[in-house]
Amino acid sequence: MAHEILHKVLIANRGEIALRVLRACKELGIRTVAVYSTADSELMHLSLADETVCIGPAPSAQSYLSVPAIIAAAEVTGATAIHPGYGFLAENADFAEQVERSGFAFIGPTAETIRLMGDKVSAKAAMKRAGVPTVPGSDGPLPEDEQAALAIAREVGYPVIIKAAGGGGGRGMRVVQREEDLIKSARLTRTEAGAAFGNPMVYLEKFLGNPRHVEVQVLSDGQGNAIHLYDRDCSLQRRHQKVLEEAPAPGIDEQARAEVLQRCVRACIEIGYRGAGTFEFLYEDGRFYFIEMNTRVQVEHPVTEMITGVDIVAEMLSIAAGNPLSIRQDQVKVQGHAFECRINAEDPDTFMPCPGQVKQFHAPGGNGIRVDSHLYSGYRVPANYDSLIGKVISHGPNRDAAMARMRNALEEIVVDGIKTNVPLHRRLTRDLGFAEGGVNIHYLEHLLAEGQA
Ligand code: MV4
Repeated sequence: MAHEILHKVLIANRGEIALRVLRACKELGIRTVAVYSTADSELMHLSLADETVCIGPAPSAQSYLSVPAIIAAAEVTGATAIHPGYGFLAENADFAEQVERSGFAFIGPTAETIRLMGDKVSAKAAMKRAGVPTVPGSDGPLPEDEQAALAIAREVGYPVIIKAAGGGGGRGMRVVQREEDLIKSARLTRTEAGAAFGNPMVYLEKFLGNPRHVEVQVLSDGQGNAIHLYDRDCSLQRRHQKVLEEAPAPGIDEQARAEVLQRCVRACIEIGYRGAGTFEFLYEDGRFYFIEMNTRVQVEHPVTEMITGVDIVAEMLSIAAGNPLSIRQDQVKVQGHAFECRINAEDPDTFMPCPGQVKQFHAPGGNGIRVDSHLYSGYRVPANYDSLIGKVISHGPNRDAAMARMRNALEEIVVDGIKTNVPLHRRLTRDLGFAEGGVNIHYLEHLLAEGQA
């Protein structure tokens, strides 16, 4: 892949995902530029990159979120493309636009697509038009006319949920149980949305009480070719933070699955989607309901890589270089099952972030174990960023085997000197309800509440 566009890739991120992207680039013979803040001079991938550029002080607003700092770093190093990873600027349409206007390739969708998906009302409308099943609701913004809003909610049926168009990932939403609460809830959500996202637009959906979070991974080259890489279950979460993911989602109705996977692929082609993407669904009573689309590589992408053998980051790079997809749908087969445990530097009881120096780090290993982590013995976890310090991924011929391997890995792992959520993962991988498969989005929080009692 000695393509011009991929002469030199700047990695506009930090931590494990920066290392993940760097490894993919090195494998493909692509030169790399690592950028870092003054709090991050000890990051592992800096010593593996061809060049490094300090882009600013510790606060992300002045470093990893600074568009001018990142563009300047690309200019001075002669980078040709920028990989945004996840978080930070990854789903910032203005950033993608600036990157391309400055003459660099943005490794991801077009700014236009990012903007379309960033507005949850336009994203949902686009997907509905493209034949993807959505949650019944207002089909567009909730009208400001309160009688019209009441009529829509009555038609949909209570309970309903009001969501901010500018929100997503659990931010800016409110459940409404009864008609008498609709108007004040809508007003309140609008006010909060205006303050938080600079956009007071809200929409309304039927509230699903006990859904699972199931998402579909896609790759699309923007040249008329798209494939899906099956699904993941990310229902085990706490306060909208995913904790443990798996692929494929267990116990899904096979007909519903085949249908939704096809519809995601067709939607990608219809909207001319380019890059890696994730369709997020709620799954309840055997049916899929689209809620949002993520236009970036996701934290949990490794479980999909393990079951399909497809290197998602390499494919993102190839697509950005203008190549058609390197794999056809009929070449993608699900091979067994995979789990991912997100390892966070946090107090296992309070979930408060616990930065500090890692005294000893021992990564687990063995057949079917993968560790994506930038940790090393002596590394100091800075207090300024997300507490994710790594991911343990297990793969096996079936779900039970993959889970047994994960249990072993969690016994082997040593992270001394800082508190981590490893004890939580040890408990989860021994939980009988989780072992059965198919728990809903409330399961972990219920389990944690029981543990308190
Ligand atoms: C919902 C829902 C129930 N009904 N929408 C939360 C995150 C955002 N992506 C969408 N979310 C939800 N939307 C309807 N119509 C419940 C949630 C939800 C949730 C979704 C996925 C994973 C975890 C969750 C935890 C609480 C609520």
